[in-house]
Amino acid sequence: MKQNQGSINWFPGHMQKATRLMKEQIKIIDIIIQIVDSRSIINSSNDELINEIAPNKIVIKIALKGDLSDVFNNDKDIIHGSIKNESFRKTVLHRIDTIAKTKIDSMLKKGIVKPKIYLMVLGLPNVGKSSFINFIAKKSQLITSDRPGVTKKNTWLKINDQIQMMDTPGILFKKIKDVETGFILTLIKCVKWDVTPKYEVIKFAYNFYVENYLSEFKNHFNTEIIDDFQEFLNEYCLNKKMLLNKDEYDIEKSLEKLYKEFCSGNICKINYEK
Ligand SMILES: Nc1nc2c(ncn2[C@@H]2O[C@H](COP(=O)(O)OP(=O)(O)O)[C@@H](O)[C@H]2O)c(=O)[nH]1
Ligand SMILES: [Mg+2]
Repeated sequence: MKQNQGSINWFPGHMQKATRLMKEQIKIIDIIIQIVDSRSIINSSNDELINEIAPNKIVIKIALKGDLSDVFNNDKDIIHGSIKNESFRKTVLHRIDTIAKTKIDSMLKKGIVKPKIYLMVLGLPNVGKSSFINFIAKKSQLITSDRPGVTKKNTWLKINDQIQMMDTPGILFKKIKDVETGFILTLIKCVKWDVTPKYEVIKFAYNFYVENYLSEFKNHFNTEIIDDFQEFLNEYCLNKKMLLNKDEYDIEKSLEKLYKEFCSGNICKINYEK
């Protein structure tokens, strides 16, 4: 993101507003669920946000989209899963019950007949917050989408008689750590493709796959060009017949198509923090 680094506004006004609204509602929240992307857990963790709105709350960290990731799960504090795996719901509800038990017991002792637990689900744009809540609630009430910026306001959803979850808009970092993080956030779709330097992002993905998933890359693209990105791009344009005229490649179109390929999960399961 070299040339564009200065011009990308990572933390636009609507995210400032959303953060403020989350801060206002934090008092009634018992537990925070932080959703991160299993393909890049560190880069998609927004601890800065949690420290700002609720440094003292209990946080359950969930690495979602596990079906797209080849991360080896060795951190017992993170629950790995996917909305495509039915048993994941039980795991999450069990963790919530375990954490909430003390509070529920004490409310029952005080004579509260139907104690309730309030959770706030937060994370970067497009990590799967709304899908996660729908999945846990077995509903399809919250709107989800393949692109960032769809959830615009805080919304409560009832999970069962005891648990309520609040969906929130995605919040990015105030400043991005480095150029590479920006590329990865684009490839896991937390950052909009349209605001990123497309050539640089796809070149990064090419180099990353060649270095870490070489045989899968060669198989998928049916190519032997593994040293030179531009040469690979030219071959790709030729194979896909993406030409502006007889001897000019349609680079823009090919970058768009490659972006879809690299995000799709069709090449192989991936871990950007290898
Ligand atoms: N492969 C896969 N896709 C998921 C999973 N969870 C969510 N998604 C997809 O991620 C995209 C973003 O989901 P959404 O719930 O709108 O994200 P939000 O912006 O964080 O609320 C949608 O296309 C979902 O279908 C998952 O576990 N696996
Ligand atoms: Mg959403």
